[in-house]
Amino acid sequence: MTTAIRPPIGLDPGLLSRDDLLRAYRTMRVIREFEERVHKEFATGEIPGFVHLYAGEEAVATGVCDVLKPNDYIASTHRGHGHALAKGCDVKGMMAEIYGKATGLCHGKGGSMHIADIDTGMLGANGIVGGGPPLVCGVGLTSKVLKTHQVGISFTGDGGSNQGTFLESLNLASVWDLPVVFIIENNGYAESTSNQFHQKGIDVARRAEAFGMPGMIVNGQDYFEVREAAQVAIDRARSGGGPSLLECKTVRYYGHFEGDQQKYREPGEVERARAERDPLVIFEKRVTSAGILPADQFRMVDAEVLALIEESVIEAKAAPQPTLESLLDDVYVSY
Ligand SMILES: Cc1ncc(C[n+]2csc(CCOP(=O)(O)OP(=O)(O)O)c2C)c(N)n1
Repeated sequence: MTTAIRPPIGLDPGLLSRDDLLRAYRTMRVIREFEERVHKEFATGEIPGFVHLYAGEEAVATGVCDVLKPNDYIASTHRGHGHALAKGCDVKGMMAEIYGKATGLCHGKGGSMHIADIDTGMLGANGIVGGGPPLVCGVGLTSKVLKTHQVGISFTGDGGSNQGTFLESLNLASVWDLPVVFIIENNGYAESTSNQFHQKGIDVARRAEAFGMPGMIVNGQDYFEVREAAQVAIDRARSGGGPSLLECKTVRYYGHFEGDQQKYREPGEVERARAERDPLVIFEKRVTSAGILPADQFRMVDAEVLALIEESVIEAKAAPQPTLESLLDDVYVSY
């Protein structure tokens, strides 16, 4: 089996319709503004719990989820807002959930790190690093046995790729030829530890060969590269070809968690990434320079998204807390 380490070029934007392009941009803009606003609001002390922001990594979740069907499943991480939004979770339901309110997607009992929404195929953000890959092996096995052609996607960080659960899942998916794609979001850090210290061999995708599956590396800041590679891997999974590993090199704009002082980062590292490798800017440039859409269409999306995020915060703040009587509801759920 050959292991492609890098697909040749990103998808030509001209191959997507204008509606698809605007929808993809909107998803990335929603994730960005959601995160920027949560960052701001968290500082006021009104948001309870622990928050890990996804800003900077938008092209990965969006490029992958845009290839999926509504009945496919994803399993996420502690940095799960972007995955949930890209898979179609309701923005207002998510904001309310982060505020711990009864109107939230999990009735305010999950919070940032445990947002799940089975109806949209979002199996859950996951406080357990490396918890997602075994879950999507379950998705893959169910799909294979019931012949539903559904695909399971797990998102895992570079740190999480060192977990035994990740490596065991690669093996299981491979020996059983499961319709699963393992996405690695390599943002270069596991909490405060650079991947130069926590990994020998910085390219996680090279591990794929040891498990007899294709591995690909893409620029995770470029929606079109991510989407092209995700399409290859998801098509392969859906048509019975088995699992793949797709590594997306990306950047996280904020600290590991809100409140992290980030002393482990080089001065100017994030500013440089924002200026030179921003996924929304790259997307817009590729589309406008090809003459497919003018910049003012993007500005209209920006304005609409900002208004939506503003409304979501106002409504979340005004929403009721879960009642004491509802404390034990939904503890056990039968699907
Ligand atoms: C099983 C387990 N071990 C350790 C932790 C503590 N922890 C939370 S996030 C994290 C690092 C994750 O890094 P990475 O997978 O690269 O994801 P990123 O934060 O970069 O998105 C660790 C060690 C945990 N939550 N679960």
